[in-house]
Amino acid sequence: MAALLALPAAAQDRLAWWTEARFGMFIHWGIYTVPAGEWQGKPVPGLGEWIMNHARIPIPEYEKLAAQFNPVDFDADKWVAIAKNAGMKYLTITAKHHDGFAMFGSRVSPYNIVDATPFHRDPMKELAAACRRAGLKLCFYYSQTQDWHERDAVGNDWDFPQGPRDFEKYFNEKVIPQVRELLTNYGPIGLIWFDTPRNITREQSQRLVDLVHKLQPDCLVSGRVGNGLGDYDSAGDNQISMNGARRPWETPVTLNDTWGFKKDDHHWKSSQVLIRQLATTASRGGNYLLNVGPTSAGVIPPESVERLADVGRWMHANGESIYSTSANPYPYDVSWGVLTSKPGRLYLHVFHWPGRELEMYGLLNKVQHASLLATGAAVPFAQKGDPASGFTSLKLTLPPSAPDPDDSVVALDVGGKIEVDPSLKQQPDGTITLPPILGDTHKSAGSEMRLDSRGVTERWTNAGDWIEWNYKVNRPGEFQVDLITSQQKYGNGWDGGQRLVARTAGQDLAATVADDEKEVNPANPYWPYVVTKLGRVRLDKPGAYSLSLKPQSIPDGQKYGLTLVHVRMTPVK
Ligand code: FHN
Repeated sequence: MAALLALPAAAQDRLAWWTEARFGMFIHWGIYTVPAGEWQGKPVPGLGEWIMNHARIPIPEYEKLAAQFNPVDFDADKWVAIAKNAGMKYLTITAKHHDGFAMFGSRVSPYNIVDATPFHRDPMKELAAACRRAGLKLCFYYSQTQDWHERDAVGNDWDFPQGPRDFEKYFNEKVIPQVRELLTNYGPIGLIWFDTPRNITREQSQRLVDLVHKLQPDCLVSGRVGNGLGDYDSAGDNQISMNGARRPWETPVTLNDTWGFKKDDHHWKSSQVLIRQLATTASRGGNYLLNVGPTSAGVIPPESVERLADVGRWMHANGESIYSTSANPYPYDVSWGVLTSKPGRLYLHVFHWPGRELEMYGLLNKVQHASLLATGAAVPFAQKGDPASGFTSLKLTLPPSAPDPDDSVVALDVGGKIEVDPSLKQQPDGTITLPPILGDTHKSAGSEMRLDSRGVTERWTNAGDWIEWNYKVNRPGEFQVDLITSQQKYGNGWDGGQRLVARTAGQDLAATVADDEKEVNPANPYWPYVVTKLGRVRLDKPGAYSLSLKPQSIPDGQKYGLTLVHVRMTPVK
């Protein structure tokens, strides 16, 4: 697996607290919480904080919201306590979102919470003090390119349909001085979360990075500053990157479907989904930044508070398996959950309790002790070494039912550097899963095929591109072969109709990619799986096999192409 790129010493030092933290709170809060998703009596589809853009609200109309924004119930200590009790170590709040309204006292523009609202308080000052008291890091989100309040910025084409726009002027007169204010007036800041880099030039991104590091050398800069210049990468919204990323990364995740409060969005993710997403993100070496959208009164919605308390209860007992951990040492996912690691310790996050026995292949260390992390109860185990075949096995004897229905963690002490056999193999439940990242990709001339950050193929629109995997089998038999592709829930995001042949053990399975059935993507409810049934194959004996997946034809003009998550082979009972 690819190792993290060596980072300059200064970047490594800056990142130390953040990689240890693994879990932070995102807060989207602004005057868009007054309409809360409704304009002139009608619901406005889309994200709550985008209402000005989606409803094309003229600036003078939108400005009036400031006079109605009076969050008298805002209590910085309460917000920080909610984050801390959830196990979060940092808090990243929108100091200025795309609507251009500063949620801090700014001398640069009177369009700010202290000068333009009846509240007249600076919540960032109060949050800075509350974070200091609680030992959390305060971080600021700042929208550097989009600012719908400004003619020269990016985004407002309803008030300013025509150019010219002087982005450099806006950048020099608003962005740079406001970022300077944020880094001067609130004490030490953990990071600045820039967003939607859009048109920003390399030189402008670099100026922001330099300004931040000059004013506060320890302050991190998010990947979305643009041009690859951040201290770490930001995954796409609500996306969990694959294991093996070359740079430190973080994913921003919503609790319901919006970031900024919307009164009609009741589509809350369950606590179980959140706990498993947190563990999955850590198992792939990333940070999980979970959003809350407080109301215009300054209250974090009770649905969010309840879920964060659940996550907190889990973290209280199992935080050791998240904080300061490294990714899953195996290059592949296991079927019962995910793994995280520390030197000498492996954490098995069991999402799907297998009953009395859990078996794991390929661990080359000798296990010294196994226990349930939450209680310390010892877990009996037996190891059988067969490194030559790659089916070295560890069997754990477990309680009959899951101690924690969301994620029961078993800790293995292995007393040294963790070593695993990385070869792709049939798993103890009999399944064989072949993800693109672990195959050999053969690209034709002019191919644009590649993997997105989640490890899903994109732009596989050329029938000359194909993938081949090598895998090992210890329990042969008949297998159902399915092709799992990824669809985006909100938007089409999926192309079918490709004619493919999967060949393994001398047998050909030909099929056309179709929307046969959907499956929940365990890592992310927003990206459901589409399952195409390819057919059945027989593997006669244990040993090494290969499988090739070759398109015969792909319909012209596809936008997404084949979005392959993996090929899955399931034993037929
Ligand atoms: O447009 C914004 C959106 O409103 C929200 O702030 C998210 C959070 O990651 N960032 C942008 C879209 O990616």
